[in-house]
This record gives sequence, structure tokens and C-alpha cells, in this order.
Amino acid sequence: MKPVPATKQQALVDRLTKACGGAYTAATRRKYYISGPQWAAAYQGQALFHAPTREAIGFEDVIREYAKIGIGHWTTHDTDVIPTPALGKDEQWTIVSLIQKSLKKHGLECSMVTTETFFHAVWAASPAAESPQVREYASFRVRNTVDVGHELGAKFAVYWPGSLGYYTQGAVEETETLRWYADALNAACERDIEVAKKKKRPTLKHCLEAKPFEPQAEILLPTSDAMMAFIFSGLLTHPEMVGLNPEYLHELMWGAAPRAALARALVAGKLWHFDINDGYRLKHDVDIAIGLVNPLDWLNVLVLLRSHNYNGPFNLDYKPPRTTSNRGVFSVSFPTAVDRFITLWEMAGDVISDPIIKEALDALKAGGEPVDTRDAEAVTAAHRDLLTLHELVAHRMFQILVGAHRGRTFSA
Ligand code: GCO
Ligand code: MN
Ligand code: MN
Repeated sequence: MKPVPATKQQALVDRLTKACGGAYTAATRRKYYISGPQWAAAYQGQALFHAPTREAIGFEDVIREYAKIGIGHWTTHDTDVIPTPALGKDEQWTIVSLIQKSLKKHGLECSMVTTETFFHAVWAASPAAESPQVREYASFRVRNTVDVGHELGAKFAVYWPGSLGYYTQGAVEETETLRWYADALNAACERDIEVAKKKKRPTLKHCLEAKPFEPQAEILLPTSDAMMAFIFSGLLTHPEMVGLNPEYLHELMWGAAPRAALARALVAGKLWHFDINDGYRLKHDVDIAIGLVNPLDWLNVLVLLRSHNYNGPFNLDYKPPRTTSNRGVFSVSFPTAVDRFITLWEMAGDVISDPIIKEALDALKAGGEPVDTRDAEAVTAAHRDLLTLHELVAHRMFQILVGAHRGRTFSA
């Protein structure tokens, strides 16, 4: 193949994207509770070892492009859209009203707001730092996000504490720090109760998000399970207002089965919001788009969520790769991520209604014929062949993933 001139590359990408087929319409995509983060679309490809590869873009661009794709909800950090010095000031409210106009113009809703508590130098010692002034500032920031959230019509507030941890042990006393972090969340909930009453709106759902490593070396609340223990620890004045925003990759990173982590949140009634993406175990937070690494595991996750009627948002918290252009972010990265999600969601429906899987699961639950249940050998013998169905169900899910259940065949 000949070298491709820069002027012909967009047309090539468009032609090959079209050739992939399988794209849903914007109207179909909008039927799902999918939210697109401001920070994901505006991510310029930068990192510690990486210079940016994309131009900066603002909320106008992101909201307009999400609307075209059919992403019906938008989420943001306070500082994604409001410069730090403007927070809580008149300038903030001018920006908020511009955002409202833009959302309205494009028929999007703001579903979630979150406070940036990891990037700015003020968080060097975490939002629950020793200094009372830093903690007062943290409290101002989360209360201000609640105000902004209500103004934008959000239903959720998310907290990824980010820098809550340390590089070297000794200075930070963990129990004290956790109490201080709880103080900030308590302040946010108190503020929420006040504002919701004034605005005659329901209070927000406050969702904690864990990440096991980064940006600190040691993290005080590294997993969704740790956060659940924190919610039920007695440190929160309104534990009923606080739930979880697990992120698929963040659970995978520490070596968990994401589906099992989600199940633990479900049984505690705390699975309220879900950041969707993909990646690898025991690596850094690579934030790859859903289904590009672990489609079979994702299928399993969605079977669990569908069968438990999870009805919260699916937040596209991934980072378009550095190799994707500004244009590619909206012509390839986001639409294909949404489409893989919808396809996997549909497949999860296929799994749930598949007669083979259903019969296998029913048989496993029916068990073998009655024997003496104090006799291990007899109980084992009564189930010997039945348990083979565990592997058969996994095989059937693979077939559903590759379309073999609909007659697709593969031959050498
Ligand atoms: C990450 C985190 C963030 C949070 C966001 C919301 O990997 O950096 O997942 O993207 O989701 O800060 O609080
Ligand atoms: Mn996240
Ligand atoms: Mn992440």
C-alpha cells in the first residue's frame, strides 16, 4: 500500500468505520442511560511520560458532539469547566448558565457532577490533609459541587478521593485521616439536604469511587469493598445518602473479579453509578474503552446487572488513546464504545433468555437425587456429571459472544 497523505486520512478512517457496520442510530443510543464525561472527551493524551497529542476542546464542543452521537447524558468535574480561581464566584454561575444553554440546545442532561480532589497543588497532602485550612477548602469544594449539581439538574455526585493516601508512611495517621475525609462528605450531604429542600429537588446520590493505585503510592480506600466498610463505619452522618460508583477497571486492577465486586455492592444496596471501561489486571489505570480487552468478562458483568435490574448510569470513563485524533475521538472512539456497550447489553439479554443456559442453571439448582446429606461420598456421586454444566455454561457464553448461537459457523 502507498503512503497515505494527511489530506486523505479522514476519508480513509470514515470509509473503514462505515465498513465495520453494526452502528446503532443516535436515537437507539439515547435509549440507554449512558453518560459521557467532559474530561474523557477533552482528554488531550497527556500523562507523566506523555505530551498531549490533541488540541484542547471545551464543553460546547463535547456537548454538541455527544448529542450527534446519541450520548444523552453529560458528566463533569467542577474544574473541567470552571477555572479553580472562579469556583464559588460570580464567574462560576455565568459558566454554569452557558452550560445549561448548551445542554438545552442539544437535548442533553447533566447526570453527575464530581469534585476534582487530586490534580491541583492544594491537594498535595490529600483533601483530608492535616492542616485544617486545606480541609476547610475541601469542604468548600464539595459543597460548591453540590450547588453546581443542583443548578445543572444532576442526580449524582461522585467522589474519587484521588490523593487520599501517601508516598511514605509515618506522618499520616490513617484513622484520623479517614475521619477528616468523612467530615468532607458529611459537609456535602448537609449542604445537599439544605439545597434540595430550597429547590424542591430530591437530594443527590453521593457515590464513592475507589482506585487501588495511583496517584498515591498507598491508598487509604483502595477498593469498592473498602469504601463500603467506610460507608458503614459510623463515620458518616448520612450513610443512606452515600453509595458507590465502582469503575470496572479499578476493580480489575487490584486483581478482583469485577462482577463479584459489583455483586457485593448490589447485595448491600449500594450499586448506584458505574464507570465503564476496560484494561488489564495489576497494571496502571489504562482506561481503555469498554470491551476492547475483556469482552467475555464484560458480557458476564452485564448479565449480572441486567438480571438485577440495575438502572443507574453507565458512565463512559475511559480515555481515547493518544493515537486517536481530535476528530477520531467523536467519529470513532465514542460511537464505537457506545455501540459495543449496547451490543454486549443485547447479548446479555440473549444469555438470560438462552434455553440451553436456562436449562443448565435450573438443573444445577435442582441438584441430584436425594441421598444421605451427612455422607460426602454419596453427595459427590449424586452430582458428578451435573457439575460439568459449569463449563458448558461458560462455553455457551463464548458461543453467544461470537454469534454461534445464531448459526454463525467458523471453519478452517
Ligand atoms: C480516574 C478516575 C476518574 C474519576 C473521576 C470522577 O481513573 O482518573 O476514574 O476518572 O472517575 O475523577 O470522580
Ligand atoms: Mn472513574
Ligand atoms: Mn480509571
